[in-house]
Amino acid sequence: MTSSSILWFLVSCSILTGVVVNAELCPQALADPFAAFKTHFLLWTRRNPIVFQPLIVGNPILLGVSNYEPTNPTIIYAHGWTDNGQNILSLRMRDSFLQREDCNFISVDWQFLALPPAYPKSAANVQPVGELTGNLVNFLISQGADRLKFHLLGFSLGAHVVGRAGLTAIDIMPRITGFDPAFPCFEKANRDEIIDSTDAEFVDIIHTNAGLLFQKSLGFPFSLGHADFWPNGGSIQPGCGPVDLTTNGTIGNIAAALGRVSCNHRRVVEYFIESVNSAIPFTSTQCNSYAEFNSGACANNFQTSMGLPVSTSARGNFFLNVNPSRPFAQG
Ligand SMILES: [Ca+2]
Repeated sequence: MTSSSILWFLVSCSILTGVVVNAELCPQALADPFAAFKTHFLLWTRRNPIVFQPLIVGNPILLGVSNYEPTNPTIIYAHGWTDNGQNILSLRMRDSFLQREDCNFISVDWQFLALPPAYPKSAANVQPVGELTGNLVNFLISQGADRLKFHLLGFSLGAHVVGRAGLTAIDIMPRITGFDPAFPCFEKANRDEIIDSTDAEFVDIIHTNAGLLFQKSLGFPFSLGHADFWPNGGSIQPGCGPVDLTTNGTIGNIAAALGRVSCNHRRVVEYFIESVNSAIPFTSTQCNSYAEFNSGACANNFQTSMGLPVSTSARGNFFLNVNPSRPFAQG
């Protein structure tokens, strides 16, 4: 195991045994009062594709000496629990956008507010981190950035971060994308606390591990955006293997099953990264359910591509099948 997979093993064990995600602890969890000092914004462009430049809200001098280009698209990505602004998913997301076009890629690094083992605390930190990110948007627009060229994206808890950022932005964002938004601690949240269709002109959500915690799922099981995508039905992804802790419960088998939970959850980011530059589309069909989609009853319904090239006129629930390995899209 690599260090990150060991970490995920420990986190997954904690999740599934209820040690970390105890829903009863969610209402009591308070956000870190020093969240503003623990949230960092890291900028990469094609002029600095490897070494980031820090951005600070309210500091136009730092912005002015950076490579930030206000006429280029601005992509803002927020990581999830246990991750950080320079983890492998964040950097691969960065690379995919910089490969596609010259843009300002900003990673919201809130790693010290998203540390295990206290998930409820991390969930509470989503609100201030989201507001700080919204303040960054407001600052960049005040310095000449084009509102219409913003796209905010977030994974798991990070999906709610960018939702809150959209709410905080003075100028409504054109698009926010949520990757398998976290469900634990947000079951009873109001729309201001979670990513939803009121946070941007177009909100697209991709679900890959939808369900309840006792079902070994981490993602929201309900539609949240203008368009919600449910690859392979939205809960279990091909190639991740069965998540069954009851069979032949040796340590090795349990470890493998726990790894598959995170595989289903994190696969959403893999799909999106592929969609940024791939010629093979994730063609998706508007339908009421995955079963109905598979029956062929929706074959004549509206279709669009899941991921970056989605049609912003898409509305409703969309279904598609995916491959177990790259390329994940089936065309
Ligand atoms: Ca919201």
